Amino acid sequence: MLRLQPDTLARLPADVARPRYERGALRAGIVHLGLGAFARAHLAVATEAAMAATGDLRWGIVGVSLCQPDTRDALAPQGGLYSVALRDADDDGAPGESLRVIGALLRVVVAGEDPAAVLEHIAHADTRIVSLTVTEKGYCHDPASGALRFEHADIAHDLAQPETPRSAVGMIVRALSLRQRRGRAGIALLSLDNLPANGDMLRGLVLAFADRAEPPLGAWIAAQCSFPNSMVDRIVPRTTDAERSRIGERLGLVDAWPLVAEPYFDWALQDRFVAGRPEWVHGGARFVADAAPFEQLKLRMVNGTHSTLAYLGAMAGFATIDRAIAQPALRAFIDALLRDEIAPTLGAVPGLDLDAYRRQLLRRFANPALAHATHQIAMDGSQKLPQRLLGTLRDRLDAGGSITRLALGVAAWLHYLRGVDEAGGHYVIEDPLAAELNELCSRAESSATTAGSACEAAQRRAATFTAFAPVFGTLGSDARCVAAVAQHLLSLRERGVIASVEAATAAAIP
Ligand code: CS2
Repeated sequence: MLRLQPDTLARLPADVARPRYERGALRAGIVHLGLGAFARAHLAVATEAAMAATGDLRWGIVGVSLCQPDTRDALAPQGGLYSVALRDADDDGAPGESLRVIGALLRVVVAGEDPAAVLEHIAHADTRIVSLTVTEKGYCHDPASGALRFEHADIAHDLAQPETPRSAVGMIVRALSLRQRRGRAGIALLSLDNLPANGDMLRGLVLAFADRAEPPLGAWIAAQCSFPNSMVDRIVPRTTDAERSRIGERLGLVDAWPLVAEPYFDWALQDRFVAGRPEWVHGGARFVADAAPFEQLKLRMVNGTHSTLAYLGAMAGFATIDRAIAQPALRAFIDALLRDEIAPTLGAVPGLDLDAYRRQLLRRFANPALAHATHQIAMDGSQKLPQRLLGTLRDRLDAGGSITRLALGVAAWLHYLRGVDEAGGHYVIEDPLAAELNELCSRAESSATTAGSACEAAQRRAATFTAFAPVFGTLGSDARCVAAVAQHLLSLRERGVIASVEAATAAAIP
């Protein structure tokens, strides 16, 4: 089979959508840091739609992989072209799919190989937006407080050697310094990661770094650059080899780096782009004055339950989210968690029917065409828990509400950290704080050895875990939180996942 590339586009079957603009005329207006599956199935798809609808071709994307060369190696022979399969299933489970080839990605640069090239792309006169999906840990911040970790190895490196930065924050600050020195205008820095007030947070980190690295630069950045807040939502699992071959068959061409995603797409963002932006409304974006209610809705409802289901499901032996949510007790629990303990904490979102949103979310999780691995979502829990579950838990405690179901989500993560599922299968804990968490698990275990009863042992474990401030902040000093987590830790150990979720679903909500 021939390879997907500009010369073979005309061979695609008629039902595969393809770039509807003059690709040779594209200019690179966006530099995207962290070119994973999500950005290629979200930002790039919306940008493609904007360019096709308006003919404004200033928004080609230069993708930056921070370390791995695999995306560049796969896409360079394809001239940046790749396909996106939007897959769903009908009520009888029959899969439906629409396939499109995206042309918005111009090239991919690997920062670890050539940091200077990344800096030059950001400093280029045509660049108007730098967007980011570097995942939670890519911000090198303290998850509980949001402050930049100056002791983080990459941040320390970038302060010492600013010309060859490794971190996204170090790259942005150095490149903005080049822009300032060359008399270029400011740009917009757009975080698309699952963090609350992601733009404000990025701004805080960039300014904190700039003030340490090059003090006068901070004032220029604050005056010339903008940091829109944004909520993004589309489930995009890691592509499997089986999907790669199946998509190749449909295209009639080899695509080494295709994507499978759900059709659902949501993007609410602030219209703060100092150097202009694509007309993303053509790709489904909506511009909002305040992104906070949308972010809170999404992080708490979607990501909070996604992580909870991932930990519980992985331990109960479910490899994928659709399988886990098909288990009746797990489904009933996730529904009750959403309805009784997460939804009541949310601020009003204009025009939203929260019950319909909840039902739709359960359908999204049930999408069998995605086969989203529970262990993939389970990664990096230390960076995810604060905004996904712990803020919600804190709000419930402040309001005097029940936290039974939320606390099971937290206990599920802690139980997962033992690295062994209910069938005795071992797995690796992937987390930037894995060493600290491993040490924390040992401390929790040794605190429990001298306990007089299983209950007291669970109480001591929970107290040790929740005292871990980088994740829990001050929550460990709340006796209600510690007691609720302890009860679930005990239940997960002694009765297992399914009995624990059944008990938590049945628990009365005051
Ligand atoms: C997931 C998210 O991997 C994860 O942690 O919870 O990537 C999730 O699929 C997206 O945020 C959905 O918009």
